[in-house]
Amino acid sequence: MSAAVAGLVPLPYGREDLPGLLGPNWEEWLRTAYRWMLLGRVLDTRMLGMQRQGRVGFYGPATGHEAANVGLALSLRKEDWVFPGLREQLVALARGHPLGQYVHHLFTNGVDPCKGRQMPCHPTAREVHYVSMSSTVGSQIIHAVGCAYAMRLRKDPGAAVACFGDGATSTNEFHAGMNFAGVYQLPVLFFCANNQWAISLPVSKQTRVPVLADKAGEYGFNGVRIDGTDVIAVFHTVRAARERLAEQGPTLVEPLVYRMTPHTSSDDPTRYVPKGWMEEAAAHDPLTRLEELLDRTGVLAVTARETLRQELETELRKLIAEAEVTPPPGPDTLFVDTFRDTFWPLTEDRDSFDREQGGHFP
Ligand SMILES: Cc1ncc(C[n+]2csc(CCOP(=O)(O)OP(=O)(O)O)c2C)c(N)n1
Ligand SMILES: [Mg+2]
Repeated sequence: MSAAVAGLVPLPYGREDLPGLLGPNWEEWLRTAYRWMLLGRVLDTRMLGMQRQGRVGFYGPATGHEAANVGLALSLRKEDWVFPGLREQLVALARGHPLGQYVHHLFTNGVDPCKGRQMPCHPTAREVHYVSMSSTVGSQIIHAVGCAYAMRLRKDPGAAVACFGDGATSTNEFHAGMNFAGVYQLPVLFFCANNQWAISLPVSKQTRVPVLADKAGEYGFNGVRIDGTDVIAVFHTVRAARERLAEQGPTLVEPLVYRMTPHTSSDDPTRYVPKGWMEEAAAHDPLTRLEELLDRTGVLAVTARETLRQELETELRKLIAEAEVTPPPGPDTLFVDTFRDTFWPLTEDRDSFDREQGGHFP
């Protein structure tokens, strides 16, 4: 794919800036960031298509959010905990959650780590400190703040990261979480991916405050809006906020992004998106902006990028083929992970359910 796109807003860096921004291994860093961002795009394209074919039940794309997600993932530390919003699945993958497990989850089959109990696209990845997403908008904000409070009490070196959208800033949980974090100066970062829409509601109707990051000041800590389609800016800002956490307390980072797809597979934005929106979004496409920088700096040629895309597509196709034929979780799993220890009447429920099913439970 050629990076020459009419109207594209180029990333504001040249070759000479990058070692200072990304360190001596800046070329490797850019290749890594690009690989994850491309994976996000390949996943979205393929899975939206699968949903339209009736092969997965639901999908929530994050096209347009790739730089925000990858910049965030690469800036955090292993010990940090991520409390995702609707579109941070790529953060779990870039933190090391296996793609195969995520694909099993999308099919809610028997290998899905959620045992089919969550909607598709709501992965949980404890091993990389990625908490299962709560569909209730904003609820993850207080979960993250509570976790940060616990980490403070336990002298845990980690931080909590609350990821949410512009719409979530109107929730009670946003106020409660921001206030508590400010009062106690907790080790928590607020990452508000402002994609300018809460389904069909534009951010201008969500709040009278033009810059969401400005809300942080009312809670006594810093807020900063950044270009969320610039992976380098996101990486830098979050890493600096993470480093300052112990001395300066929380930060609200507001990456401004463009939602380039429907809200989810259940939405039709042609009914509400104004004329020109998609063109403006395309001019800020995070992947194309990075490709243009890769061209300009000679880091990864078009042919190498095309090979990478084909490799990712092939890998994904293989994983989908495996996941699609994996049976759903057995009925006996209904009784697993509900309570730590089995006890009556759970055992009685299980046994009577088993009898109704024909007595096959192990
Ligand atoms: C408390 C609550 N209200 C409404 C909904 C329905 N809903 C799901 S996503 C969404 C919009 C969220 O917008 P935003 O926070 O900006 O995140 P985005 O989807 O844009 O990433 C709404 C209203 C919900 N899930 N929870
Ligand atoms: Mg939004």
